[in-house]
Amino acid sequence: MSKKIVFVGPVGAGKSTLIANLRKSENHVLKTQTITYMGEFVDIPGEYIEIRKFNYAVINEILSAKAVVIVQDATSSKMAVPPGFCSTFEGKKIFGVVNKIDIKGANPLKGKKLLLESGVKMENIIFVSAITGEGMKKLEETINKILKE
Ligand SMILES: Nc1nc2c(ncn2[C@@H]2O[C@H](COP(=O)(O)OP(=O)(O)OP(=O)(O)O)[C@@H](O)[C@H]2O)c(=O)[nH]1
Ligand SMILES: [Mg+2]
Repeated sequence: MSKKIVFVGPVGAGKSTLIANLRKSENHVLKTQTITYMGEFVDIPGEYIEIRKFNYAVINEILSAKAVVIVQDATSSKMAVPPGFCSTFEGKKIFGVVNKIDIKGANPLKGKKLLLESGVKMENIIFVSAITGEGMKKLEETINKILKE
């Protein structure tokens, strides 16, 4: 059974920073250049979801994953993934993370709304800051629970 947790979202949403936080990594986070596997975590460059012709690579990773984390930037009004994206993956565990809630002017509720529109279930949405660590305990617990299942 796969143990992969796949992180999906646009360029700059904070996927790599979230993974670094979860892995307690002190390494400086660089722009992700290609699909990167780190332990259970799969980090996909934002371009793969933003550029339609690369979407197949994201879908491929999701199909063989244990769970998916869609990362929505709370400072952006752009959806992290296309509307209804989650309905493509019936039965797959999909979580939504509203990231960057520490930033002044961030709109976490807007982030939640966009995730709901993409098909993430209300109870699977977590509000975090990958930088200050707010909400990260809940995300970590959620992921640990999935990995034990
Ligand atoms: N203030 C703040 N900045 C964040 C947060 N999460 C990420 N960032 C910053 O946002 C920028 C982009 O973060 P990345 O983790 O590289 O984003 P990414 O989603 O991996 O982007 P790609 O690799 O291009 O797909 C970096 O400068 C991070 O420091 C957060 O919660 N709060
Ligand atoms: Mg990255």
